[in-house]
Amino acid sequence: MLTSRRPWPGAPTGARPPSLLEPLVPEAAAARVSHSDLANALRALAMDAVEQAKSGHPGLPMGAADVATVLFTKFLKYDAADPRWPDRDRFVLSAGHGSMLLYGLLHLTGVEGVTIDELRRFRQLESKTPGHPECFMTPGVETTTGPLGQGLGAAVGMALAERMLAAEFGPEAVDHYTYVLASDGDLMEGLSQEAIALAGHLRLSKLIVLFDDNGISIDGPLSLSDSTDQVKRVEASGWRGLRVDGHDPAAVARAIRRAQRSDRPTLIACKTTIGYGAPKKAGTSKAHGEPLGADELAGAKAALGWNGAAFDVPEAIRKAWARAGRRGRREHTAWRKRLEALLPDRRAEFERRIKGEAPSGLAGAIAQLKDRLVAEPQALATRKASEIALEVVTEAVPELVLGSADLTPSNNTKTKNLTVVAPGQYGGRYIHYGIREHGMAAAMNGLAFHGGLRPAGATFLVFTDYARPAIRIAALSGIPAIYVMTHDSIGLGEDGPTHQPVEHLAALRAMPNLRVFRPADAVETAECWQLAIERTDGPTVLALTRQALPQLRTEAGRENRCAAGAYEIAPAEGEAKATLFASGSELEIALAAQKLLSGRGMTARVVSVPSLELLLAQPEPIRRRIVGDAPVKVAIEAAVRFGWDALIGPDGVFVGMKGFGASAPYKDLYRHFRITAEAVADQVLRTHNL
Ligand SMILES: Cc1ncc(C[n+]2csc(CCOP(=O)(O)OP(=O)(O)O)c2C)c(N)n1
Repeated sequence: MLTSRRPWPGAPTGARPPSLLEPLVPEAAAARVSHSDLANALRALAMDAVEQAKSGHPGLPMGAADVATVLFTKFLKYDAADPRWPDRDRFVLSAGHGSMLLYGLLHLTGVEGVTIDELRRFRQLESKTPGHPECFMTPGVETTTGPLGQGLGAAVGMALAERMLAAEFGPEAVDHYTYVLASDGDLMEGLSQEAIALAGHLRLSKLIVLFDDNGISIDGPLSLSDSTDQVKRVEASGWRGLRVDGHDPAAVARAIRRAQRSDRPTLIACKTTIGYGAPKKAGTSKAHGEPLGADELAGAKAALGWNGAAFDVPEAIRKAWARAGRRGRREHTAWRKRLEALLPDRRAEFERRIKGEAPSGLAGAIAQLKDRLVAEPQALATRKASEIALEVVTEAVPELVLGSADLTPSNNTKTKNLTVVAPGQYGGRYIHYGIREHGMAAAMNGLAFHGGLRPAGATFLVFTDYARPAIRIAALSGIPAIYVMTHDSIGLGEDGPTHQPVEHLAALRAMPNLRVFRPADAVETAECWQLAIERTDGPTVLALTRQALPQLRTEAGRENRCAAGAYEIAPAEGEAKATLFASGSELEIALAAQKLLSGRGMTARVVSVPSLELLLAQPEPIRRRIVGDAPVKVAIEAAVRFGWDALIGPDGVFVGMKGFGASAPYKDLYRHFRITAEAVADQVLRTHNL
């Protein structure tokens, strides 16, 4: 059974049977194991697991099994005993729906924990084999994928991280390839254009994309919706493009070898048959995303010459795959020796960075900065305050890599000490991502997934919508990307409602595990930067103003007052009848309203809320102490009310936006939309007197 070459019934014209590669296992017994046997093991496991789960996607694993087998048995620098060793080649299954291909590879190569029982539990609660790959569930999964295009976008960041770390620590510490398996869907998504253009521009020559060119998507043949020549497309963006028969292992191997020598990123379009082997469904969309069914599954196994019970893999084939899992061990050991030979401080720094440990100097540097700010208070836009903080933070945190989607002068992200990453020059720490918010956020994921770098990228807050799918991957995966989002309200003024975020804060706060900070002055901005850097288990948004704000914090103190999400900045004179909650630029308005109310005989306290969701997540006693029990609760934020009711209740007073903004000087807009101290005071008194 091990070396059947029979083309299956229903094979498309021109399809070639799998060919033999040289044996992988030298022992006489194992010498009979062929490339096809190895690939068919992946196919069989995928068919069986999808059948057992009664859901999943058999087509891609069956079609791409030959390509994946060549990669894992001939090229990938990979040690299944330690799937996270830092200088491993990265393999990203961008087409995450084909997850069983990856689980089959991890299982057969011997990654601990990815057992046959886990494969039997494909798509079940808390299994290590979820529907789509989740890097936090399964050892050996480099990135969370499933939303098409995200894996490709992240891989660009990984390939960039590799070049940047190699520039910093030398090729003896970092020198690996990044491989991607991408589907038609990955390449149809708009994100792919941003990712491809960025990688091509930066000449990320160690990025190799294996395109599963099967011409089929869910609705049917690709001809229903696309006629792009993907090879020509990538070539236009400075890539090398190759075309091979994806079922000819020798041809795939030759192409990968050429790609490895290329001076630019390479896409290898591997012509494959979706559902390869399935008698009726191969080459059709029916193989894409549902179990084959008992008859078709049996027919496929017969066509492939695969006997035996479900989930059964013959011992000789298991051994050959296990050997493939050990292929990189020697390189792994050699790398460890090279690392030991690094100068002790370089090695210690490299190891700290890879472990993601916070640098020691940050808290002290922020404390000094706060003292300086308090000593010389000044009116500053928080985007400018962020730049001032970054002068300090970038020194204290050498792994921090900044960048902007073509808004560098507006986002204030490029401090004087940062040099630019350019094609062939990867020693800098500033990335001009171009007008590619989605590509930026996806590449930032890859920088973070790779390890050793901390990405912070910038655009206008309103354009988080363009980056949101990648931000969501960061939140779900728990990676500490930082988004510097300036021009955070109608306070940006004349650019008008297209540029004025109103619903974005609420939308971002709604995303689990994403932390949103909207600091109110320079001191809070410094504190929020510290919290963003210290966070290691998820991403952070810093929402910053275009317009200048007064410095409201006049005492620094060692405590980071933003750490609980909110704090009382101005107590009431006596018992408070109202609490005024405000974030960012509206804190100034809350403080002015407090004075107005005091003049009208009403006592109020003011609570600054740089992070609403962090406040709401505090243990109850802390939250109660900060929120207080004044009968009138008011929230002031130049954005929509959505979300604030959790703090002020449905009967609380909200002063903010009810719809889109308008184009005018910002002070006129605040008056026009009645986000003023007078309006706050009037509403508080009206409510109090009800
Ligand atoms: C952003 C996004 N949109 C839609 C989907 C749903 N989806 C999953 S696979 C797929 C397309 C399938 O075609 P292809 O990428 O060629 O994969 P194949 O059929 O070859 O397995 C779609 C639309 C998704 N996963 N991500």
